[in-house]
Amino acid sequence: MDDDRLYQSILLGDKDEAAVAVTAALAKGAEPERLLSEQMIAAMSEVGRLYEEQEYFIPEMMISARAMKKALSILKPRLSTGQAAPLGRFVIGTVKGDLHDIGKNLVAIMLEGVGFEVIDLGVDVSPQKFAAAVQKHHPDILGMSALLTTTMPYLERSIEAIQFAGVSLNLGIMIGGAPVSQGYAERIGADLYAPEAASAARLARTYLITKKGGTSPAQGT
Ligand code: B1M
Repeated sequence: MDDDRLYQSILLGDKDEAAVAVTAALAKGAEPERLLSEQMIAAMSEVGRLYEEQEYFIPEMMISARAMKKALSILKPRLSTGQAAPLGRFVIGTVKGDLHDIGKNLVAIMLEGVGFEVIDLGVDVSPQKFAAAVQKHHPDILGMSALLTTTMPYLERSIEAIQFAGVSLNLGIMIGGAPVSQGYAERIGADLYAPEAASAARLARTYLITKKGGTSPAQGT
């Protein structure tokens, strides 16, 4: 990486500059995965730190998120390879009360990259809506994202709703998001936990291949 133009543009919330910077970096041969982790995700982490330090407030977080999304939309085709026959179906969403979707979108992109058909329910998805989506789409895996400690309990509520609706048979449940951990996943009965998008996609793939092969389920990475 010869400069931090992309990082700065996201940090400052300049979406037009972010679009130019990511396009220029790709044209110069930068690796998409490195741009993502070393500049884009790094910038969002810094935004979070500045918010904690009360140097940034909600409007700054919002415009940085907008710049991140713009850059991500340009990077997306370079991240997902897209395979002919889908490996399996993955329904994903952010839990009730939670509007954070950048991480979830990234997980969806990576899942498409390893061959999943992804159905994205968006943000603020209630437990009942997750259950209804499982009933409707019959996914191999349901993924739920939570970014707030206050919305984490909806991961458990959603699992309960799915079990109550009687649609949990043969369904793998993956959870993730900054405040979530492997231990928490085990406590609430989720099958899979991944700390970030690339490992989420790898884990989902391994889980499905193992399941189709008839052996025991994969453990979290
Ligand atoms: Co909010 N926010 N935010 N925010 N925000 C955080 C999460 C926070 C940590 C900031 C901070 O204080 N440092 C804090 C949460 C504190 C806590 O709960 N402990 C916080 C807060 C407090 C809030 C509000 C409550 C602020 C307020 O109104 N007072 C409010 C809540 C709104 C709501 O949701 N109801 C709020 C609002 C917002 C914006 C709308 C302004 C904006 C979101 C825009 C959007 O997403 N469209 C926003 C942003 C941008 C952030 C930070 C700065 C960045 C989040 C992000 O996009 N990260 C964030 C600080 C931070 O994370 N450091 C913060 C980049 C992204 C790639 O990472 O989302 O972690 P992440 O996703 C990762 C992994 O977690 C994992 O893989 C992803 C990719 O590697 N992963 C999964 C995620 N989901 C997964 C699912 C899986 C597997 C892995 O399987 C299914």
